[in-house]
Amino acid sequence: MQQELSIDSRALAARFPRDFTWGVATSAFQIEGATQQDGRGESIWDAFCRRTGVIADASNGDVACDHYHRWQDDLDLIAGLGVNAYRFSVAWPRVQPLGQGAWNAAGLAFYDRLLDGLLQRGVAPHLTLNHWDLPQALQEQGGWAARDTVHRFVDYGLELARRFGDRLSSLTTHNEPFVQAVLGNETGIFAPGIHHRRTAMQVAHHLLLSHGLALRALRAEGVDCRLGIVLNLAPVEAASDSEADRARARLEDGRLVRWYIDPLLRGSYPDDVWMDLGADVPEIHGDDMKIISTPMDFLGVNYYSRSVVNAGGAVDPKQLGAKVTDMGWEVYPEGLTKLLCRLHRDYSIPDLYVTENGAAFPDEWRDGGVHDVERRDYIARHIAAAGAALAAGVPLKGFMVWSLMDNFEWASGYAKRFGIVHVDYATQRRTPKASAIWYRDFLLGMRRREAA
Ligand code: IFM
Repeated sequence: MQQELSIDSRALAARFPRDFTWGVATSAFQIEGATQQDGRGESIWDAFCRRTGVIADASNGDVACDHYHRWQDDLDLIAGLGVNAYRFSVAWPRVQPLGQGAWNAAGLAFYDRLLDGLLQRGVAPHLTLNHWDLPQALQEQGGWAARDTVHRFVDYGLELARRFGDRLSSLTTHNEPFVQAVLGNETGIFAPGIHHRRTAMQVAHHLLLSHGLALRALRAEGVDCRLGIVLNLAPVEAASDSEADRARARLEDGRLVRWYIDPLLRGSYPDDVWMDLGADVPEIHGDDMKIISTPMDFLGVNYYSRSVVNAGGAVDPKQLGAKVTDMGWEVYPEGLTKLLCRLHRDYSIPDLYVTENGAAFPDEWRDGGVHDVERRDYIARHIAAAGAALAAGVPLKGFMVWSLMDNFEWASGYAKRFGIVHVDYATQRRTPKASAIWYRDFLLGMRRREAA
């Protein structure tokens, strides 16, 4: 017997407008595989995976979900879920192996087919230019810490927009600049594996700058799809009312949330974090802040959990007695409502999308199926939290589940499973889990209600 969901799916569906975007999300490096095929160049994640001890199961992206070869079946899977949107990324080194100069016709043709395949199935494509897999050749010239990479990125974005723009519903410049900058260049647990705070802050600045410059170039080119960026955001809460805990929470909020939102939407970095960084502040040129704050059409929010901090730093959610996912992240749906309402209240916000939400849990196989009731409940409760934000007046336009299928979860390798579709990596067999069946039925119910 499958455990019942405590949320009434019909009542939940009724909270969302007809034109709401419902999707699933993936990224290139996490699913494509075929890293050495058809002229693809090397990415920083290919190089990083070769280091000893950095990926939990010593795996890499060489095969991943073999999506590069199985894309047609995967598109059928997506269409079968009844979603109207698919968020995916282009692997820059697949289409431009060195990150500058020659384009790779075979790589471009892959995405060309993917876009047509989505449109034929009635699914709107939402393309991300940079979901972390920078060409290694550019890293060897300084990577995102080098100002020249900003211009290489704009050229790359323009080329893709010229070829694909008229088939896209949206184009996102970057996924999660915080993660790329800080985890990649300060803590070094992600590619390129650098441990240097000043480099991290320069990387963050160049990611934001390249976003603004790309927006200007794409608009000048007349690209008519919606343009935006995706941030990983979370409410940062103090563990107690003590002055010390509250001060630390404010600083952490500055580092994670305001350092990205403020320049994008207000044109300046937050003073408190700037002061705290001391000599590690980034180098900024004349018009940079104006460029970064170029108006965008939407902001994508990736939400998974909140962060609770005391004066000493992050508090382990288990100490709070909270339910956690397989990543050790607290299950905290109300944080999504709070976060979206705060963005709406404190900033002049463009349209908002939840561009990622989902959870890793160990999968329970029974009677030939995966009964992932924890993942199903997690997603349903977060959709309810998104609905609450919508009811409070937040201009929320869409919700995308992370992820379509189990995939390469970066430093965790294949050990953590976020998919609503199970992937057997030995056979590449895909099996929709209970969460996928619930999502499909939820969307089906909504369409029936609309048709009635
Ligand atoms: O898998 C990642 C994704 O690539 C970016 N956002 C968070 C997900 C889960 O960790």
